[in-house]
Amino acid sequence: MTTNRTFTMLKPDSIEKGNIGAILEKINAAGFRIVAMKLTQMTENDAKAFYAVHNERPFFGELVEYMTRGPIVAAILEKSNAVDDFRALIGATNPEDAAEGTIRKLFATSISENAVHGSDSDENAAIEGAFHFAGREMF
Ligand code: RTP
Ligand code: MG
Repeated sequence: MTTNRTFTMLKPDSIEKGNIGAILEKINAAGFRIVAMKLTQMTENDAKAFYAVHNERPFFGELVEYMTRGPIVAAILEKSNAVDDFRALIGATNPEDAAEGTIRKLFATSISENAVHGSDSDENAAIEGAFHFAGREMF
């Protein structure tokens, strides 16, 4: 299995609820190495660009408002099979459908406010990581 990278954001609800430490503990326990990490806040333009793939969806406006309302923790993570293993760790988009023990089951509020983001492909992981971090911020 080759080592590769994924990109994550702890979304504004996770920061508001004081869940940064608990979520990072789950990520650490699952064997991900932190390549890059920071507290940051997305502008409206940032969120519209980051989630451009969803711009025709009915929830797009709500998504942009949610993702820009406060700081996030952005991070690049490394592990064997990182993208798929991280998606498994966070669970289904809707926490009601997420498996027991997953980050969304434990920490998400709803399908809209679901605690964490995880890249859906190696290609998007690279694009999303480069969106938030310069090369000299990756270790
Ligand atoms: P993400 O990209 O954030 O890791 O989430 P995902 O792949 O599980 O879900 P995706 O379909 O990419 O949707 C992106 C984010 O939009 C919000 N959403 N709201 N109200 C709704 O029906 C709805 N559906 C999606 C969620 O914040 C979701 O994570
Ligand atoms: Mg997605």
